[in-house]
Amino acid sequence: MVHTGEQTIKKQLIQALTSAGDDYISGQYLAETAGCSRTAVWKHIDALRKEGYQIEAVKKKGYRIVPRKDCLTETDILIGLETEFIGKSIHAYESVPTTQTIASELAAKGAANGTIVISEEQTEGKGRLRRVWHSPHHGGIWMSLIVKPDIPPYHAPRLTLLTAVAAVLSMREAGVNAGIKWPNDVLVNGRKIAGILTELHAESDQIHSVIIGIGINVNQQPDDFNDDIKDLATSLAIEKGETLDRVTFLQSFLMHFEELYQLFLHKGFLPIKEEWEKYSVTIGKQVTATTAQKTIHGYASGINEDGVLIVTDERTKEEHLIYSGDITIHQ
Ligand code: BT5
Repeated sequence: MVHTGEQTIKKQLIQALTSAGDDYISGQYLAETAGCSRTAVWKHIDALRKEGYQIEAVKKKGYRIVPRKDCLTETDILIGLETEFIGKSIHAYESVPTTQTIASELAAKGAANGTIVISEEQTEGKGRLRRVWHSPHHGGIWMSLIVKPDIPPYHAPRLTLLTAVAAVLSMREAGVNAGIKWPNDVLVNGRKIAGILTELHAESDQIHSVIIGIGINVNQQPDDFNDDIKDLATSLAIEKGETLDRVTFLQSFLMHFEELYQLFLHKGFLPIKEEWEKYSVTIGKQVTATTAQKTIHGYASGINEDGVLIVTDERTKEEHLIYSGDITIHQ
C-alpha cells in the first residue's frame, strides 16, 4: 500500500498508457498528464513494474504498456472503484498463507475502516471450524475486508449475512443466478460458489474490528477443483460459460457491500434481512441442522432479527434457534 498522492499518479500513468494502446508515449507527456517531474514518472513506472505491470521503455519513443488481463493489483482495483471507503486501502499479494491473518495484524495496527487484503493464491486458506478453503492461483477472489462498525459484538454475525447478500447481488449483476444457504454459503444450482468467514476482535461490549473473509470462485474450470470439492463446487466462469474480469467483478462486489453496510448502519438489520430472505435457498425447505450440541430435522421457517435460523421440529413442533452450524437442504 502507498500514499494517496503516489497512488493517484500511478493511476494516471496506467490510464494514460492503457488508452495509448500500442503507441509509445513520451516521458514528458506522462509527466504533464500526471503533474509530476520526468524523474517522478520514471520512479512510478518502476514501482508499477514491481506491482506486475509490463511497461517497455524505448529511447526517444517513450513508454508503452503490454496489455495484460485480469490481475488483482492495487492500481487496477482502484481505477474505476467508486466506493467512499470500502477498498480504498488495498494490500495485494501474489501468495500468502491466509489473508485473514494479515488482515487481523493490520487491524491490530490500526488499519483504516474498509481496508482490504487480497491475494492471487492462499496456501492455507481457511473455512469455518478449521476447514480448508481451496484458493488456487489466479482463479478466484480471496479477500479479507476490515470493518469497524459501532455495533455490539453480538450483532457481528449480521455482517456475514450482509456479505452474502452483496456477493449474490454482484453475481446476479454478472448474470449468474446465485442464492444463499444459511449462514455463509453462496450457491448456484446447489453447488458452492463462495464462502464467508467472519472473525471478530472485540471486548465484551465493544468491537475493535471485524475481519470478513470471502472466497469467490471466479474463473476456475472443473479440473481446477480437487477431489474434495469437485462434486460440491462451481465457479462464475463455469456457470456463465465464459471467463470474467475479476477486477470488474470485485469492484461491483465492493460497491454493493458498501451500499448495504451503510444501509445497515443507518437503518438497522431489517432491510438487510429482507434482501437476504429474497435470495435465501434455505427458508421454506426441509433441512437437517447440525450444531455442536445437536442435530435437528425440520422446517426452516425463517431467520430472526439477529440472523439466527429458526427450525421447527416436525415431530414436536418445537422451534429451535440455530445460532451456528451446518445445514443440509432436502428438496
Ligand atoms: C467457508 O467455510 O465457506 C468460509 C470460506 C472463507 C474463505 C475466505 S478466502 C479469504 C479469507 N481467507 C481465508 O483463509 N479464508 C477466507 P465453511 O462453511 O467451513 O466451508 C468450508 C467447506 O467448503 C470445505 O470443507 C469444503 O467442503 C468447501 N470448499 C473449500 N474450498 C472451496 C472452494 N474453493 N469452493 C467451494 N467450496 C469449497
